[in-house]
Amino acid sequence: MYSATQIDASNFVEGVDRAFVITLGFSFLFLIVLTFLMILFIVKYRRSKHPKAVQIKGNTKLEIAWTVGALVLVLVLFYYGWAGWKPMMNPPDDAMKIKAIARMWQFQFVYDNGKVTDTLYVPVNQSVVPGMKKDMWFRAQRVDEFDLFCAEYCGLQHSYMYTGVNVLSEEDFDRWYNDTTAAKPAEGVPEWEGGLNVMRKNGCNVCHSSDGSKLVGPSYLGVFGSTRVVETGGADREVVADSTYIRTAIYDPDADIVKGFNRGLMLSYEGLVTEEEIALIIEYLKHLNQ
Ligand SMILES: [Cu+2]
Repeated sequence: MYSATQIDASNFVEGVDRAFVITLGFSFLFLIVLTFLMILFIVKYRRSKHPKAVQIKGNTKLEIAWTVGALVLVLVLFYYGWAGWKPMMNPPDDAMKIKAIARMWQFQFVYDNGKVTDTLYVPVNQSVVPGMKKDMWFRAQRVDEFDLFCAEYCGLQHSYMYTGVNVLSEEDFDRWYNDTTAAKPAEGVPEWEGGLNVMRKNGCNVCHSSDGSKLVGPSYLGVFGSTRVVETGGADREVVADSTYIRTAIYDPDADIVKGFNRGLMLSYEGLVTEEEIALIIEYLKHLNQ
């Protein structure tokens, strides 16, 4: 819960909160006024008192009043929204760049040193710019953990599209940033576990289950080596899910669509998942069959 003594979580909290409170304030005002008028009219113009309705044909003053009134109101809302948003679009020159990828239904963050995560890690009191077509930035001001939600109503699994923002102290962040060992499977860890890590990192599990249950895409369970009916270029055909099939499914997901599933729901992971990582994923799929 917000307390007055706490430092704002980011440098943009004030502008966003102001726009939010004003919007909420107007909403409450209208809720109260409209509910009151509704009840008043129900009582005042009830049938027993007013058996015959009076027809009113146009009232220029009234129409001008609510047109202008509504215009002024939305302009006020627009102004506060715009004033809160505008400074977010002008990142300072010393801002640290993090490439943020949001896809249905998962987030991925790519750092300059090649580190890739599904959670956003940022140092406290340092401006960061998640790379977008138009740059947007923020500066975390408090070491803490926060929720990060998808703000677009983007489809089937939208409600599961959330992750976290971890704000670390400068030392902790440097330690985390320079620790690249976590990306590779440690000595003695089986390859299939490396494959599972690759899939977690890329959010594959959002749409594919490992227990045979049907989600957006087919389950991993029993896939490798199985014979499947897929639709390729409008015609059904049978294929054996071998290494080539798995590779195609990751790099060109719309090429073969498993019967019972829909086209166009998965984007290509070419350039995001390497050939070596695909080999690890295949090890994981083989492991599931055991
Ligand atoms: Cu969404």
